[in-house]
Amino acid sequence: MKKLANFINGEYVEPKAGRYLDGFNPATGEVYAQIPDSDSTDVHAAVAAAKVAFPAWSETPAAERALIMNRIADGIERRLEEFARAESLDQGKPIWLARTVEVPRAVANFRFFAGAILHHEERVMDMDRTALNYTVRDPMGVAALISPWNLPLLLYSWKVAPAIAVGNTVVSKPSELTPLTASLMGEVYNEAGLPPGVANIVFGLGLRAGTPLTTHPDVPLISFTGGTATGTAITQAAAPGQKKVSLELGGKNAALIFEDANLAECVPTTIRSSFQNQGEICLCNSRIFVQRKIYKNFLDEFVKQAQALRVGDPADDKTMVGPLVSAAHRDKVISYIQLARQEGGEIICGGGAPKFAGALAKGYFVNPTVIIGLPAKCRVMQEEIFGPVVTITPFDTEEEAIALANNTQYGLSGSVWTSDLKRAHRVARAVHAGTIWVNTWMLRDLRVPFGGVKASGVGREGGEHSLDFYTELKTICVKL
Ligand code: TXE
Repeated sequence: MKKLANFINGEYVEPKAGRYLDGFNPATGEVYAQIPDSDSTDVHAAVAAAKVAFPAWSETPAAERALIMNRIADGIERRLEEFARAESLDQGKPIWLARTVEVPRAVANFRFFAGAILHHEERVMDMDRTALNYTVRDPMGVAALISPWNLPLLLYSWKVAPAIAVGNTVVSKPSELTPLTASLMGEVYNEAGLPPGVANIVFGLGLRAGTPLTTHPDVPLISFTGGTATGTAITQAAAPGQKKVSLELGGKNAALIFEDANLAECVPTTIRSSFQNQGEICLCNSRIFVQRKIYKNFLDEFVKQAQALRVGDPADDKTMVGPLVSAAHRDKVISYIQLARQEGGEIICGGGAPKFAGALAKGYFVNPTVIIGLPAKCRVMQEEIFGPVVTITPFDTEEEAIALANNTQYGLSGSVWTSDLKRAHRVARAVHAGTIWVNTWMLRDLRVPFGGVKASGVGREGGEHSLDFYTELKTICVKL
C-alpha cells in the first residue's frame, strides 16, 4: 500500500492531523494508496513556505529559472514509463495514452515555458516624442493551482510551468482522486535543483484543503480547472480578496458534420473525440450533429467503430477505453444513460457496463454509448456527462447546425467538418466557443490561447496568455 505525502518546502511531509483518504484503483475498485487528507494547517504551512521562497525565486535570472525548468522536463522524461504507469493506474486511462500523449505533454509544458521566458518582449508606446510609455511584468507571489482528475499530470504541469517560469511560487492542490503523478514531482523538483518552497503540493479534499488555499490572504491568484459548480464556488470565495482568477470549466462540445465532410477522416477522429480517455476530457465532443443526407452512413460507420473499441485493463496496450475515474463518476454517467431512455432517446450502442471476470470485475467500466432521437433541450443534451456517451442528431441547414451547436450554456470547443472552405470559416466564427477545430480535433499548439466562453470559464491560458495571467502588467510613463 502506497502512503503518499504532501511536498512542502522541498520535503515530503505527512499531513499534520495524520488523516488519510483511500485511493482507489479504478480498474479493480481496490484501495491501493493512502492520500493525505490535508487541512488548513497543512495549506498554511505550504503557503508560508512559498511566501518565504518568493523573493529569491522571483529575482533569480530568467536564464537560471529556464535551466532548472529544462532539468525538470528532463527529469519527467527520464522517468516517462514510471509516470505513465502511475497515471494509468490512478486515473484509469489506457497506458499508451499516458505514455504517448499526456506525459510527453507535461515534459513539453516545462520546456515550452522555459523557452518562452527567454524570448518574451514587452512594448514601448511613444507619445509623439513627448513621453515614452513602457510596460514591465512582475510575478505576483504565491499562486494557488487547483487541478482535476481527468488529465492529472498534464493539467498540473500546464499550470505549474508558466507560474514558476515567470517567478511566482506555487501551492498546488491536485484532485484527491488522482494524486499519484503529482506525488512523484517532488523528487523531480529536488533532482532538478528547484529551490525549496518554489513548488509545493498539498493533497486533500476540495472543501478541506482547497478552500483554505483559495481564500488564503497571501494568495493573490488562482488557476482552476474542474467542474462549473466548483468554479462558481471558487469565484465567490476569491471575490473578497480581489484575487486574479482563471477558470477552465466544463463543456458540452458539438461536432458539426456537413454532407461534404471527408468521412474517412471524420469518423475515426470523431470516435476519438467522443471516447478518448473514456470521454473524460473537457474538449471531447458529446453532441454530434450530422447533415441529414449522410446521417445514416455516418451513424452506421460510427457505431461500427464504437463497438470495435476494446474496453478493458488500462495497463494493456491494446485497450482503447479504460474504467471511469471513480465509482461515483461511473454512477453519474450510468444515471445519464438511464435518463436518456426516460427522455425518449434510443441507445444504439453500449448503454451499460461490460461484464469482466477476475480482477476487473469490480472496475468502474462503461461501454462506449451512442444515443439517438433526443430533443435538443433535454437534460442529456444540455448537461455535461463527462463519460463515453454521445448523442447523434441530424440537421438540415447550416443555420440549424449553428443554432444547435449554440443551444447550450457551455462554450469550450467545437469541431466543424466540411470541405467547403468558406463554410468552414463562416461556421467556425458563428459557433460560440473558445476553440473551434476544422476537420480535426484536439490538435493543440502550446502557443494558442485556451479557455471557454459562457459557463465554460473565464480567462485564457496558453503561450503568452499564461505569461499574462501569471504576471502583473505595469505601465511606466516617462515624460521627455
Ligand atoms: O470536479 P471538481 P468533480 C466536470 C465533470 C465532472 C464534474 C464534477 O462534469 O463530472 O465536473 O467533477 C477541487 N475549493 N469536470 O466534482 O470538484 C477538487 O478537490 C477549492 C470537468 O470531481 O471541480 C479538485 O482538485 N477546490 C473538468 C478540483 O477542484 C475545490 C475536469 C476539481 O474538482 C473545491 C473535472 C473548492 N470548494 C471535472 N471543490 C474539466 N474542465 O476538464 C473542489 N475542489
